[in-house]
Amino acid sequence: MLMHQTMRWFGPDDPVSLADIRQAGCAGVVTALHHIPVGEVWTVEEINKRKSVIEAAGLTWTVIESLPVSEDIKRQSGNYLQHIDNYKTSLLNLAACGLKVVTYNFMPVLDWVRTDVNYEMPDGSKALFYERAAFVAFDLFLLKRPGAEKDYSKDEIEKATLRFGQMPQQEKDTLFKNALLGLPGSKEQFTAEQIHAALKNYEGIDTARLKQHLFYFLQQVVPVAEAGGLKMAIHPDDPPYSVLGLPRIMSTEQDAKEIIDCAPSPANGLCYCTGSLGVRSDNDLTGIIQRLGDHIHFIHLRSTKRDAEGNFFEADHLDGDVDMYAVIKEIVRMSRRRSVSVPMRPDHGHQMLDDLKKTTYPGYSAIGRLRGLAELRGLEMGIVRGS
Ligand code: DNO
Repeated sequence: MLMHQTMRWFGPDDPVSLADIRQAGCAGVVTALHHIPVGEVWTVEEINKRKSVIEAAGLTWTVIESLPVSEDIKRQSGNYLQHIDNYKTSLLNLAACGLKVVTYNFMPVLDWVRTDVNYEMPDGSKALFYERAAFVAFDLFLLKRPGAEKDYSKDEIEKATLRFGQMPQQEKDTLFKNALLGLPGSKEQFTAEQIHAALKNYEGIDTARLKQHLFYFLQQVVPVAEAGGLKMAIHPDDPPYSVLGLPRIMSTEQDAKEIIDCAPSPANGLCYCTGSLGVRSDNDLTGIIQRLGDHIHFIHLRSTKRDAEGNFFEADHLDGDVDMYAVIKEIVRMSRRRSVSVPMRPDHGHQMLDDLKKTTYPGYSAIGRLRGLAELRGLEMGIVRGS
């Protein structure tokens, strides 16, 4: 059974159209109601409106990515109880509209973090890049986060200082913008003041406490998801370690296991993202599928190339550190064992060919993802037919 192939679509404002996604060979899309503020209810009317647009284009709305979790819920402050109630209502509404899989993450303040969204590859295409020295320089000298130096080694601080000293002003401005890009699908940009305030709000919330908050949230919402026949799929942290001194709690297999165990249910599962998990060399990508495969409800396939300095860039889907052949082979085994066709999407792609002239969401141009999907689909077909 092949995976159910999808691409992410950011809604009617996305320069990549539903027709483009269909022509890329997808059966469905992954999207969200990005216009609804985080914490508010997704109504049946709004969900159905979006669903009909997708279906009119000959596609299905396969996965919600994301039904975002508010900062209040993550911190257990302010309106968090109301937000949890609203989350439950949104889940019930999604279930009533026939939707099946809901992805979310529990990363405080920021979603994914990169330092350069136009990193030029030797072939002229552009990739997303996380450069450790640049990020440390951003934290120490641009954001000037109080106490930041405690989070880095002497060597890292030296490298960052050197890097920053040679950085032209224009690059500093771009670095600042890239590092605080905020959420995929939103055009909002954090200001330094907003970030300082957001970070201050996490004072006193360490890893153990953030975990408790996630577990409490799941114990509340998972029974509702289960009753509605929905599957929830937590997305791993990207990158899978602490950023700006904030705790991150879904970075390893052990984290994933604890999350599954805190609210045992077929509805409490994982989004298996090779790009995020693969940034840590101690994450055993195929072992995770072998051991936690029953809980995987959504798959993001992408590869990164890391080095000893802690830098990584997003490589071509079949290149980089992820052994995509071994990963897909394991997914094929898992799908056979469970008799399911798990939704997948090629995660990100290089900006290339005609897309180099266009403005698209970083990582989400059409042609690079189409290339990724085509390669992944061919690889999967070869494995399925050959075994
Ligand atoms: C990045 C994405 C993540 C993901 C969310 C899920 O491109 O993979 O932003 O959508 O973390 O909640």
